[in-house]
Amino acid sequence: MKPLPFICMVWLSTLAFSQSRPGLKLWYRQPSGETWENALPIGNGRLGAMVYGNVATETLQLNEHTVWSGSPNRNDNPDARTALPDVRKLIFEGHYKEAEKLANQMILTKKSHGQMFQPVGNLRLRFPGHETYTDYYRELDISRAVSKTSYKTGGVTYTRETFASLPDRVIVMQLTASKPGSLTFNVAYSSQHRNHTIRSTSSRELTLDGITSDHEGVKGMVRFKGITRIKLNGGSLSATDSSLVVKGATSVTILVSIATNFNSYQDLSGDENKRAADYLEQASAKSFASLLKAHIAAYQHYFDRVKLDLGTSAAARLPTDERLNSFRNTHDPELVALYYQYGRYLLICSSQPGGQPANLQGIWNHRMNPPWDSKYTININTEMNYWPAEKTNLSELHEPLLKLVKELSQTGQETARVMYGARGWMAHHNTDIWRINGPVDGAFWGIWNAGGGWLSQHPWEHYLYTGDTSYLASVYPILKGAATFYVDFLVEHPSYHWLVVAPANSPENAPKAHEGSSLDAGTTMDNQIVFDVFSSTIRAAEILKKDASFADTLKRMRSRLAPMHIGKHNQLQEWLDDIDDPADHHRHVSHLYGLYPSNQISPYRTPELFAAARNTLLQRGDVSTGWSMGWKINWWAKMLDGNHAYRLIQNQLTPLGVNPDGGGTYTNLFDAHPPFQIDGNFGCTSGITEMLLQSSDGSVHVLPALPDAWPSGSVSGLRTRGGFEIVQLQWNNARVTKLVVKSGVGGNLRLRMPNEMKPGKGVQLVAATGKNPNSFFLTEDTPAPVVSTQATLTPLELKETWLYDLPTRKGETYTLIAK
Ligand code: FUC
Repeated sequence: MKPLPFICMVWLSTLAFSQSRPGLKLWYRQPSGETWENALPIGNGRLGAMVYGNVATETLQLNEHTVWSGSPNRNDNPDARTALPDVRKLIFEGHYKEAEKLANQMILTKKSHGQMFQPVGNLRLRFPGHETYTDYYRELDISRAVSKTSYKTGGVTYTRETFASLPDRVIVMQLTASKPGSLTFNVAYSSQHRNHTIRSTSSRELTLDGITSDHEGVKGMVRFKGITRIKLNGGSLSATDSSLVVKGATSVTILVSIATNFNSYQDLSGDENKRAADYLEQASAKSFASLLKAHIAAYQHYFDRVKLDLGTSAAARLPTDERLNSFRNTHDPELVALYYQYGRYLLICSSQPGGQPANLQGIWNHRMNPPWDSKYTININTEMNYWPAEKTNLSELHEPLLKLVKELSQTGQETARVMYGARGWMAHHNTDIWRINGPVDGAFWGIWNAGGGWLSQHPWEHYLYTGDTSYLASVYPILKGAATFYVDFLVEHPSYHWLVVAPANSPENAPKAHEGSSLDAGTTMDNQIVFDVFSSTIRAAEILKKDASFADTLKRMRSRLAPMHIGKHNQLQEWLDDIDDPADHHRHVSHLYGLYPSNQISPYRTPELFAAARNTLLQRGDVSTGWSMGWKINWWAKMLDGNHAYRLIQNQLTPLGVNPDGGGTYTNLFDAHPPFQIDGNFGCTSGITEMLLQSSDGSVHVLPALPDAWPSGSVSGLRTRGGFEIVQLQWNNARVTKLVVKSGVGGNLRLRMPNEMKPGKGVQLVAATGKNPNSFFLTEDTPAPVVSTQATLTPLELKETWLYDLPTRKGETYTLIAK
């Protein structure tokens, strides 16, 4: 095929740019320098890159989703089975420190504590003579998933556009110069891997071969291959041993293909060379314009489903870093909308069907030994990554996590059996690409048996949002296996006589009374998780009309689980004993799992627990690590307190270093734990959604927690449990003016509205009474009664709401307008 004339390429590129939407760009007036957290992330779920936008030496820092240290391995500790009765006895007798010591000796893994997600390397472009420049600009356009850098030097304007193609699986960069023949630069790879080779294989191709690290006794066996190919328009191309040299070109397209030998957590027999070459050949056959067009179309297929307008202000005209600097002191609602959509962007880029789930850093990591190995911490972080998936209409992107859960439900059977003599499956608080389930880090953190239980709720939630019963049937064994583990593992508490998980911890927190040990039995979060695992398995069995007697067993056991307690500080107790410290500001507030993501604490059904949960939140305080603040936005939304939720958004959208002892946000809008952890981004996107729309408590609650800062606005495309899509939601002066809902599976839509509504043409709307006949929600599964040891809390006063039932038919759309 003849290459397109330059002018035509520029025109096509401009045409593509015209599709970008105002307000959906991160942009800056300076390059990243050496700071990774200034660089802009692109990704296609398999490849990730950080684009630095530096002028004289541009860097693309490269990741591939399966480049992990180690190889297939297990880390279960069979000694656990012998030690379990003794550890339990020590806990029940109050010898927590000794229990922890024994657990460290006998239960904790003696093998790998989890492997590391590792970078591939860097691609560097060096432009001699470009050290001084003017008119610098760089952006990440999240309406098109394309990054752009431009500057002027020697009277010539240079532009680079970079994207990680979703359909074509390669990273693409196009460089152009306003004056023909001005592009002169060289291209080289670098990599931190000990075993790597870089060489030019022709004048247009450079390769990087490597193998990942050995780690904690597990041999590194992931082989990766990177191939960079250059296509020229004008000028010449030559190669040294390890670099490519472009001279006098007018435009250049660089394609980067990376692949590994990874087939699955059990199988590394793939051919990285063939894979990388195949992707490259296919992409090479296409022009830059057609690669760009196909990429934007594939990306917008996901991204365009949700639109959010919270209003604008003069601040929106400033570069992103300046807006971030002043956000907490100004009115900049459009930055919230940008940050919200950035969360969706990051999920689209780091989690694609067939790929690995977003890890602690999504798919972006430049360190060989990253913080917490950049793996999967499943006592909150991994779950949080997927909170936005269903509700922000990216349901398909939940798939990598759902697959991980399925795989853990297979590997975790061995863990349950070998370590605890139990049936079913389980996981502790971490996993990695090899789907390890054993306890890691130390007993303080690792002796937690609810990782599998919590993750098993993700397939259930996918069902609640989609109403897809054949999917539910396919994942029922995952739910049943998680429940079966607890059937075998729960023990009767010798003094309280409830069934409890032991040993347990309330993730990563220790009560003062336990002399620094976190070990306990029947922690509130564990009770809530087991309650959910049993309840969803019971519901699934009913829906699928199977396993009636197993469901009866679960019902009987559920009624013997420890209930939630309100303690002497009017708090929701974190532990079975009333030993909470109201001055404890620990980042984990795990016992509020029951408020969010679960629905066990409700203003309408359990008003005292709801009031206690609020006290707990107030006692724990606002500022914390990034992900903790992200969780708190969701909790305050569930508290129906939009202004408090907004305060947490202000804390989160604060440059790192300003919040005393807390996280915040980096220049590139990555969440700062610190360090960078992507969960905070996803947690905030989820929380903002929960402020606008909730689907729990048996209803779709519209504008449950609208802050004063957003009196008017609109959102479209959000999804709810029960299979509904909010086609349009408009509000003005905090009143819903219009609501258009599409029913995905039919059934009754119970709406909770902040103001009175009237039905649009042909819509039948009745004030709600009685039960919701087609409810997907857990209304029937009332939690066990509160045992209030010290206090009786007065329920909080709630704003008046209007409840309506709307009988719907599958596929039809319904309009309501303000009365
Ligand atoms: C948990 C949290 C930490 C961090 C780590 C990855 O251990 O307690 O804050 O987020 O995961």
